[in-house]
Amino acid sequence: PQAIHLKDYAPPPYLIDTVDLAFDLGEDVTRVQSKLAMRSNPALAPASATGGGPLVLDGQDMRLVSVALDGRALDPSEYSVGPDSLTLPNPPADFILEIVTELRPQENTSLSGLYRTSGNFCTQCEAEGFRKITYFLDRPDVMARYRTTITADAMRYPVMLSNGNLVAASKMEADGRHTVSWEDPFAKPSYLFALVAGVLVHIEDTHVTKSGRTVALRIYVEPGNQDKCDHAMASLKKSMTWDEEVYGLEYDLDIFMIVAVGDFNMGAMENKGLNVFNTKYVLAKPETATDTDFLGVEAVVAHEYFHNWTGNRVTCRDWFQLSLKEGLTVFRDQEFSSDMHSRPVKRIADVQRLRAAQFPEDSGPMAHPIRPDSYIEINNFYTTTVYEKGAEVVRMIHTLLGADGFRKGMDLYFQRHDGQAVTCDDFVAAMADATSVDLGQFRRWYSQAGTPELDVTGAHDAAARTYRLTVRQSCPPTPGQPVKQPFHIPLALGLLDPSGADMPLRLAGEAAPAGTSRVLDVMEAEQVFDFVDVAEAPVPSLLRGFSAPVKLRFPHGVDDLTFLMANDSDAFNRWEAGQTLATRLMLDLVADRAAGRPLELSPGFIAAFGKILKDPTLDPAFAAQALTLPSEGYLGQQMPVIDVDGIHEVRAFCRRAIATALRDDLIATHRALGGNEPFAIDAAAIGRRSLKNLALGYLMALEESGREGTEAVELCVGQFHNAHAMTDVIAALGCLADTDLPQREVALRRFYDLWKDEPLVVDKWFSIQAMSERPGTLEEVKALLGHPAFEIRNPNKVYALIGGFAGGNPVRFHDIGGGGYRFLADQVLTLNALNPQVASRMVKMFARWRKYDPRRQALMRAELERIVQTPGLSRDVFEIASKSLE
Ligand code: DPP
Ligand code: ZN
Repeated sequence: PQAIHLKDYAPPPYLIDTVDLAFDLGEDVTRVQSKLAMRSNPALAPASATGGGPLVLDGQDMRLVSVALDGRALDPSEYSVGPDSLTLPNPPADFILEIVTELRPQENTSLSGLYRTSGNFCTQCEAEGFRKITYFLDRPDVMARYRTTITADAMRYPVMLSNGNLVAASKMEADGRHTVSWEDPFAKPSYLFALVAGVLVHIEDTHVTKSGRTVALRIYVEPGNQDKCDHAMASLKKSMTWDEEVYGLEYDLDIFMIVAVGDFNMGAMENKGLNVFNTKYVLAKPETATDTDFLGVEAVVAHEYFHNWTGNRVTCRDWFQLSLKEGLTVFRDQEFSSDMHSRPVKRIADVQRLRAAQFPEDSGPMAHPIRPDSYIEINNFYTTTVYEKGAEVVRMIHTLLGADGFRKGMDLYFQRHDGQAVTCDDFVAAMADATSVDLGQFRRWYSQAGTPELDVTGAHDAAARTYRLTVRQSCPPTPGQPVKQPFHIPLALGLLDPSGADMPLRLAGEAAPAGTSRVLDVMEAEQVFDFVDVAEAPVPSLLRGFSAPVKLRFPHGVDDLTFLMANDSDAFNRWEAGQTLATRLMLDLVADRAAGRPLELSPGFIAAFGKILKDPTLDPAFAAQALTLPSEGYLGQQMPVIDVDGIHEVRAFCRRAIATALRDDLIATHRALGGNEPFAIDAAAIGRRSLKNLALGYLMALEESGREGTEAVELCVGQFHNAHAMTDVIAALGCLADTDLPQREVALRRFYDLWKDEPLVVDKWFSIQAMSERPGTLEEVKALLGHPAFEIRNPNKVYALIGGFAGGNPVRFHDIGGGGYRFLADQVLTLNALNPQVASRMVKMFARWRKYDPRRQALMRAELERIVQTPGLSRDVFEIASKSLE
């Protein structure tokens, strides 16, 4: 397979003004007639009678039935068909092209293009699925207006949807079929096309826009799921209002539809006017969905809705620009969620996620800039780098410009580019031009991969009353980029005086202090910042709010960290200080264990935890985050060679030590927050549940320790059986699943019996078992592959069971015997033939094999080699596996 490079971008030689599609949906064969009004691209050459040279249309996995040009059927000698294309050697400058193709959606297991799910028809066209429907210029810079006509059996497919507005609908004809037509007035790229047909029910609401237009809102689901749509609908309405208030952006069609389907590779898809969602991000009610699920629904509904402007109205010129819409839209949905709930709690969760997934990607074989230079398969670049780091880059622009400046930049961006397919450079230019902020050096964030590292030191001069911060930045090499230029890094900080208060911040040369928290522009490899009027040695609070996606080191002592935990006015940094301290102590313990020394957790640290647990003034959600130890994955990232077993054991040891020392407080916390209070999904209620379940988790660490453990088990089993909210049920079941108690089997069986008809709940049942730290987990996971509820063609099932094991169970997946690796490779090869996108997500779990000890390295490498050598490998899996081995 060949790589495609950004530097080779060329505008399309032809444009498509209108697309008329007619689908005849069948059980065996589906026929697609496409009528394209085309012309040579005037931007390339003056229109001439001879047109723009050869026309190469993308297309694959279908049967070409006929081609006609300006009404004349072409003889097969007048065009050529390749495995991925249809070429007309020399069409005129202006013409109508009619193409008929035949597809077999029922055989399409890739879930890209037109496919079947629960007997219904559904499409997924981003990034390059439209070419599996008809021959087309399947690239985002070709924007056309679509009219879609659908004909199908009226009984099997009573609901037939496409983008835009419904313009015609027939009654059932004599042959039992019916027809509808949809028209989308907005020009769009093919990746935003959508079609859905089948047996669906919907809930309906309306939104009145700020300018007074009434928009119909509909959420379509399979019958039986109507009772789980209210949260998605409420989230949609909040999103529409938020975008009007914060960005002045209104929805632009008369109807907005969401369809939830059970088989979907991604989370959701922002097709114009017709979003298609994975059921996971629509269906939620307290009995079946956890708080995390509820928040996920809200965030994804918002995300896809926000794409209507950042993605659809202004789209990407080419797929290298993916972060133009994704980074920006993730930033927007993060801000929305912050406004709906707690800003610091959301920020902490987002940073945890960035560190857990993006930092490893950015330091491994798949590291790439948020705007990649090349790819083999674009589906492999829907990454946490493009999305989450992309959002951090937009967030830094927001920080540098301020909220008002950022809004001016957004306004200018839409004013300039509405209706266009543009680049990341265009976005940055609008931001800079609207505010006169120089973003020249900042652009390196788009072209350089890797996580920058900041080494900061501070020196106080009591006599001169100055404090000097020295900041050094560097960035490790990444594939193809051995040397990096300095980044423009916004470093937000404050200085705490010995009382814990923020000092006024005045830099040398400034007439007056500029606040007590400010943003420094770090631009050089090494830079000093001199603060004046600093009477006493301060404790610096650096990178407040995580103002840049970097790793920052500062030689804070244990006392400084404890001081920051207690006093920092920046909530994120209060949390961060605790994490830094915990990380340091735990890594020391991992070293102790390796050296055969006895383990002991610092009493001071336990006391600090106890203070947080008992502090009634703290937001419980924040307390739960502060009392969560760094994950095994995060600890592993801090080690030159990941000590899988050492980390697992030390983390379990620390949890037991904390639970033993704070047992009574934990029980009191659980009791105070327990009971079945009426369910609410607001930040306060979510926070109480998370602190309660954090306490339960600690208490269950005592499970093996006799009498104390018995009480914890009673609490846990009681919660499992009596709780109404899925959050509480799952928390208890997760604890039980890690034990060898007889109650474990009882609970798992009962849970399945209760929920076997709710696929999303069964997914939880699979993943809880896959993530159990018990030694026999791999064998159980293998057995579960044969469970009647498991279906390897369903991505959610794969993500829950196989992904849960390989991605969520480090100690069992990385078992030194290598069985976990063999298992994953086998599944990758099975999936490769069915669904390359899902297979490729699974093979990524091997990417960081070089971070492990020689024995594990050899085992993982052997599996990667076995995969790469398998004939018939998809481009998706080949790219990840081969780059991992480079
Ligand atoms: N649907 C995916 C998303 O919204 C890809 N655009 O991120
Ligand atoms: Zn998106």
